[in-house]
Amino acid sequence: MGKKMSGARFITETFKGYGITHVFFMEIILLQSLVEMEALGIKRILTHSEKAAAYMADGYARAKRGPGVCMSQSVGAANLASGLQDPYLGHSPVIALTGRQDFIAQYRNAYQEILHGPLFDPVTKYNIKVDTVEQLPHLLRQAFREATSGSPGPVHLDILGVQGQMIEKAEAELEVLIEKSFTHYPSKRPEPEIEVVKEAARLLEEAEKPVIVAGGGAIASSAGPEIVELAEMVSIPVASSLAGKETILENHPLNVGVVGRYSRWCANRIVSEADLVIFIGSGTGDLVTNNWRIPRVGTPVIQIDINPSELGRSYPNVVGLMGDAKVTVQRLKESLRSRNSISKWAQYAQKIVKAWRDEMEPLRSSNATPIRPEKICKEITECLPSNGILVVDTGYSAIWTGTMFYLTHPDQRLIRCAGSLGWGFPASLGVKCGAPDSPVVCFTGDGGFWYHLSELETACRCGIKTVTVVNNNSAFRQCLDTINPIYGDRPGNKDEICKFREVNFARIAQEIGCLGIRVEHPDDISGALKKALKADVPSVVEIITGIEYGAPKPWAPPQ
Ligand SMILES: Cc1ncc(C[n+]2csc(CCOP(=O)(O)OP(=O)(O)O)c2C)c(N)n1
Repeated sequence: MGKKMSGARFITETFKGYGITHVFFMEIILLQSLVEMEALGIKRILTHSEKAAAYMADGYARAKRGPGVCMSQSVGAANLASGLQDPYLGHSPVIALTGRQDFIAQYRNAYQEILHGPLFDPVTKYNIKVDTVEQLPHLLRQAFREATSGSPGPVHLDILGVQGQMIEKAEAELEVLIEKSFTHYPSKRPEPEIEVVKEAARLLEEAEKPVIVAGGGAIASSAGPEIVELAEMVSIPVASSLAGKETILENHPLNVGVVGRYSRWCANRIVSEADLVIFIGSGTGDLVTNNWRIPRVGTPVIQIDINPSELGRSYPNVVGLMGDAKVTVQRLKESLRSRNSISKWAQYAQKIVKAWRDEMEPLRSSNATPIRPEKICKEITECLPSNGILVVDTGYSAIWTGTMFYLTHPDQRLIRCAGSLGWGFPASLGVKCGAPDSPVVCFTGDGGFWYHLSELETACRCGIKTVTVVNNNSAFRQCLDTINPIYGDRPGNKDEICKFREVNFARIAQEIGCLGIRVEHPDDISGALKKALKADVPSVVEIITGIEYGAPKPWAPPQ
């Protein structure tokens, strides 16, 4: 039996027990709980918008591999829900709490109120209402279970009272019960069926040109070391999605790079030539497969996923393995007779990768002005500490870093946006809160940075010391790729739909209290990054690049 306590005390003790160290919120929500949180040492990060709060909770969750919390009052619910699209697509266990009007105010034009359920349905795994304080114990525990189980994802609790006050102020006999396995993900590691593992091992041994494609699910499961061991045993080249980039270090001879649309052409070529592809924790969506053209239709596919309904979603499986990636790959290794020596196929893959590297190195080392984005990636590669985390925004920022930035230490990480422009900067602040001992660097374009510029003030106020590298070309550069062919030779003002005023972000950052450095020459990038990494305040390193530099186009096999 529990003891008598307020909803606020229950929420706070439960958060504390589940390891929550920070909550991200827009006022006014669960005020009494926020006061209790101060007493229990949970940091309260007040943001400038609900969407930024959701992105911070997402970054926090991905850094910690556990749940992150964001909250807003009733009128902020739509903004908060919009911030859940990225964690939903990126499989991140964000727990979103909102307030909601009392029953008596419903269906009579209450101020600031719309229905919340439909807003959250498409971006959550679990979307429920809390109507009484007595429901809190089972619903809050269920929220943690749902968020961290299987393929992780956001959940939403709509709490009675515009500010959730009707639940947090009420008292009842409540028992705080912490279920340790749901304080992190994977919450459970399901084992695959052993007969199916043996069948997969047999096919792998028979394949002449196998390739692994590791996705975000491989990272969620911390399966990187097992995947590399498996690859080494049978000489399998390893490609990854952007989310799976941490699977294998840059200099590993079997690494062929990020495949798909935001990709290296060498990875696309090798995966399209494979005679067996093993997808591990991959959504097999359009981005990682370059619109389902790589691997080629008809290529035999083995798929490993914790969610059985993913097996065969886009590529029919010759064998589908339901299980945790780390455990399943381990079982696969145990079922194989080791081959060990590097195969002809792997040697061929190495040759193609080398050709890609030889082509890109002059761009990565370029001393051109305006500065090339490839050069920024090389400098970040060289300056990122061995335990550093690079957080990257979407679009070109994802292409540049996915292809040109190299992970060189096993403890380094790359955490990527699942597609919502502007996510990178606020998410990096959450990442730093979730991994306070790791240096955190964010790579964003100026277009992405504009979205949540105001959060520089949050970073300063809350002492969240990150380095934000802004690739500043005063434009939505990626959009030009689409705009140019439509304009063709037609006269007109393209700039109106993709260019911005030239702005000095370094000066804005300084005004707010950050370190701000503006870099216009390639020789100055390294010094600026080093200074920023050592600074005792958040910093912005703004690097002026040229709008003429387009990112590499994805290679696809002739149709
Ligand atoms: C929420 C959202 N709106 C629009 C887009 C489409 N989009 C993708 S990349 C991009 C331009 C990004 O510009 P910037 O951050 O400056 O980087 P650059 O392309 O200049 O390197 C846009 C508008 C998106 N991904 N997400």
